[in-house]
Amino acid sequence: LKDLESLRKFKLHRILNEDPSTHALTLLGSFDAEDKEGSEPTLSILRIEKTPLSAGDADRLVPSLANVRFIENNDIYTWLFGWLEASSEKPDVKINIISPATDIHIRKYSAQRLIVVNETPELYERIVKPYIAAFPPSRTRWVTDILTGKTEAEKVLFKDDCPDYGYLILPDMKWDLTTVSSLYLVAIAFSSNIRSLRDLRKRHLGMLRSIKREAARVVKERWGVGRGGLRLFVHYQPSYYHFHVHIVNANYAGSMGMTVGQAHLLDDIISLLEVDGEGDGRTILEGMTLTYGLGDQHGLFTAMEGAQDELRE
Ligand code: M7G
Repeated sequence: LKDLESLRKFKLHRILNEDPSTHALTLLGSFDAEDKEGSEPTLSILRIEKTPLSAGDADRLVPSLANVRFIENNDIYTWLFGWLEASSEKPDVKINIISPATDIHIRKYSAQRLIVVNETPELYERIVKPYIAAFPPSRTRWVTDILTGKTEAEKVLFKDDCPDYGYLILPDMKWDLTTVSSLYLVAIAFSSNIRSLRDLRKRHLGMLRSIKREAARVVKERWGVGRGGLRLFVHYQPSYYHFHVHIVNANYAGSMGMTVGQAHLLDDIISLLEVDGEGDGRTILEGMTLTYGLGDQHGLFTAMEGAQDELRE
C-alpha cells in the first residue's frame, strides 16, 4: 500500500467518522483486488486528514487562491470560501477577514500564553466592570447591524423582537453554513443591558429557556439534529460584551472557545438562576468567583495578573 495505484483499489464499505475539527474522514473498506467467492474481505481502516497550514505557507497561500466566493459581510468582518484549484467542486478553505483590524483584534488573534485567574466579585467590580464600560459602541456595531436588520437579515432563523427579553438566532460567522457536524449558530439578545453572564438575573430565565427551546426546534426542523444534539454555552470572558449564546453541534468537540473555564453551559446558568434565592438582588452569578484562562495579550491580563498576587497574599 505504498503507491497511488494500490491505494486506488480501496473499496468503501462505510464511513466510521466525519470529524470537521481535525478535517478528517475515517473510512472502513477493503483493498482486496476482487471479492473472493464466499470469503469475507479483509477490512481496512483508512483515515484521511487534510494537512495543517503552517507558517511556511504564509507567503504563497493568498497568491495561490484560484477562486473565492463571498459568503457574508458585516461591518469590518467579511467571510468567504476559497478554492486552491478552480476545478474542485467544494471549497478548500474558508477565509475570514477583519479590515480594518483594531489593536484588540490583532491581540486577540495572536498566539499567546494563558494563565488561569480567579475573578472574585470584588475584582469584577474594580477591574472588569470598568474595562467593559470603556469599550466604544463601535466594537459591537456588527451586533447592532444584525439586530436592526441592516446586515445578515436573510440569515436570521428565529426572531422574538421584545426589546427587553427578545433575541434572534442566526448562523455564526465561524460556520460554513453546510457541514452539520460542525453546526454553529449564535443567539443574540436585543437588550444591550446584559454585558456578560454576570448581569443575568432571574427575570432573564424566560429568555434563556426560550433560546434553548427555539434553538432545538430550528435545528431539528432545518438540519434534522435531534434531542440532545446541541451544546449551548456562554463565554466568560467573551470577546463582545453584548449578551449572546453559542449554539453548537454537541458532537463538535474541537472548536476553540469550548475550553473549560471560558464556556459556561446555558443549562448550568439556567439552573444557577433557578436555585438562586435572591430575587433581583445580588445573584449567584454576580456573587461567585469565576475562574478562567486569560491570554497575555488580553486587555485584562496585566491588571488581573497583578490582582492574583494580592489574592494569594
Ligand atoms: P464571543 O464569545 O464574544 O467571542 O462570541 P469569540 O469570538 O472569542 O468566541 C462572539 C461570537 O460571534 C463568535 O462565535 C463569533 O464567531 C461570532 N461573530 C462575530 N462576528 C463579528 C460576527 C458577525 O459579524 N456575524 C455573525 N453571524 N457572527 C459573528
